[in-house]
Amino acid sequence: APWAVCIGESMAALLPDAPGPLDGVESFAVSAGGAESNVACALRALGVPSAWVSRVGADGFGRRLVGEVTRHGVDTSGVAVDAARPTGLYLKETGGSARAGDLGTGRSRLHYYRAGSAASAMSAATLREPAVARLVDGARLVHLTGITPALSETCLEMVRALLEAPRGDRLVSFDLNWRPVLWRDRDAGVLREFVNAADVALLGADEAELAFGTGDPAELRELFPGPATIVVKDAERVVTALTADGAVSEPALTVDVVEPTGAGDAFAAGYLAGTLHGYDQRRRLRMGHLAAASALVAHGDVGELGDLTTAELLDASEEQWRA
Ligand code: KDG
Repeated sequence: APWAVCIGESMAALLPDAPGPLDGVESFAVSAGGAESNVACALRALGVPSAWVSRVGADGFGRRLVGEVTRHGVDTSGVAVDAARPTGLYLKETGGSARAGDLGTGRSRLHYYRAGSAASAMSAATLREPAVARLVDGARLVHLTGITPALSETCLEMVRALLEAPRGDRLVSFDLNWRPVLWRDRDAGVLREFVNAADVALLGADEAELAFGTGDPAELRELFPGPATIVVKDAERVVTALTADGAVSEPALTVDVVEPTGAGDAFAAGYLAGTLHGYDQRRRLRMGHLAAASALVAHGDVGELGDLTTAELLDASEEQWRA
């Protein structure tokens, strides 16, 4: 059975063939993207059996999404097809008129076409579907993000149900993934409750600053006493894990960034893989940085971690961390 179950919407992603404002783009390459399936794929590449739970439309994009994620070795038995609603879609704008510093996506700007999508109709009832219940019940970790509650009231209820259900030894991780454009007039205040109810909260310092008024690790620890572990990512520089034992920080690897989308998801996967493998905080953070680096130097959302085992990745990186 999969150790880790990642729940949330993925979409067809249209990536322009050249940087610049969308007005001038001639053609797009089609791929798949979505924070939670990115994490599922990266977890699998790091040796963690994973599953992705979502919904897609009965359309070519939906089949493509399921096909791509399945090809990464991820269990997609919990992905249902909703014939009445379409698969979501996003376009990426890079450089040109894309605003600098758009959160979670570096210099890229995402344009969503996902209102009323198949996945946005997920609800607390989705968790009672046999295929989904089987995955969640058997999992050691359920991974959620702040994108899902932004999609619809029913998706918000699903996230709340997952965070409120008794979970025994099962961990729930929650990556803030602040997407203000998806919240629009809805109140994002519920994110405080969700972050606090998780076991592992992953927060970008910049997005936490915008969502909660501070990106400072110590202040975030005070604001969120709930999670056993809070991981604060100061994207370009250092990541700090705060636990009952105190704070551990690790600097990021230096790489030439090709395309930043998906790096946060890869970091989450690396950190969570290290957690599930029982590594200490320092190694968990290093695995996060390694996975993020592989996404930063790749064009799509999911970096190719190739066939390197976790141990090989860590060994290969010792030099750089010693330097
Ligand atoms: O983290 C990458 C995601 O932002 C991208 O894959 C699209 O899931 C996505 C979203 O909702 O922003």
